[in-house]
Amino acid sequence: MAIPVIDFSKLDSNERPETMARIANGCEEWGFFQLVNHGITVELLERVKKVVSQCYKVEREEGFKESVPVQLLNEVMEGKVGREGLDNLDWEDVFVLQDDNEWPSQPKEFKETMMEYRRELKKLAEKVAEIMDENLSLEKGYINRAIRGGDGPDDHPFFGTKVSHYPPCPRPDIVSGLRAHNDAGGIILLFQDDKVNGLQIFKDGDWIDVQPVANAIVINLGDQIEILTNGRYKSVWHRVLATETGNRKSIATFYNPSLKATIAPAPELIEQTDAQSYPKVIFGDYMALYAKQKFQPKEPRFQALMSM
Ligand SMILES: O=C(O)CCC(=O)C(=O)O
Ligand SMILES: [Fe+2]
Repeated sequence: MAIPVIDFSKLDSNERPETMARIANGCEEWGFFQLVNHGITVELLERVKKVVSQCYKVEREEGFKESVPVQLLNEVMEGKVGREGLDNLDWEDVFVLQDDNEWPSQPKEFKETMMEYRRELKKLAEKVAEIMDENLSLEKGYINRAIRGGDGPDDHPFFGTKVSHYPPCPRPDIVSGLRAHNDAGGIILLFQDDKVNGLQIFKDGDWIDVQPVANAIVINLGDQIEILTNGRYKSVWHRVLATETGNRKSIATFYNPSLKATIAPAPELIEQTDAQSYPKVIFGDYMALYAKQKFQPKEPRFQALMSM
């Protein structure tokens, strides 16, 4: 069993109906699917890989050697402390790019390349949202508007790009790359390493690899899309395994609701199921709760918010 791989360019061909149906199936049955021929050029993706790898080498690799996970694992291996602490850590180097935070300064092409990449990914996220509108028979623009929190000049998505590396780990049997979790937000667009495996989703009782596909963008759905679709689309439990060799890189771009956006099941989708099974939330409030519960299952989180 493998995550669906969908040729996005076929939306502009006579295979549009099948392609729409495959995307609907990816959203309903998987919560994860891979897009190829998505319109982001290979030339840009190659530049992104290059600047991200160079940035890691120049600005981050040395620091990781002094990081908490490395120190703690050393202490465990030297027998100074027990293994319990390892359950609460991720063997991951990470930084986040947003329009208004500080970015790495090296290599010198980093900023320009990543700004271009983020512009392209935002357009792709908006397109994917419109495809979902159509598949759900929602008015065109419904999901994008919900994510921006309105149509006003100050209504914007919360748009971030998380750049991660999972350096070689001497004990992947007892340490996670990134512990299992659901994503809190909207639509996540992941450009993952084309060689080093590690990302897995939990489906029907088994962990399944998100197989590397060169130049694909992996799409997955966060808790807010599950809420907005009243459960028709799923936010799926996933994790990253640590590996003994290879330094996996991944660039996850979050097209999340504005912190002030109210997310609730779309009325049309409640009518179809006859009952509202999800809470209405302000995304900023949801994030405050999620920050304390990221590595816990989503259901109790939804339940707790239903009763508020
Ligand atoms: O690194 C990856 O492939 C996935 C990262 C992830 O799941 C996350 O940042 O939420
Ligand atoms: Fe995630």
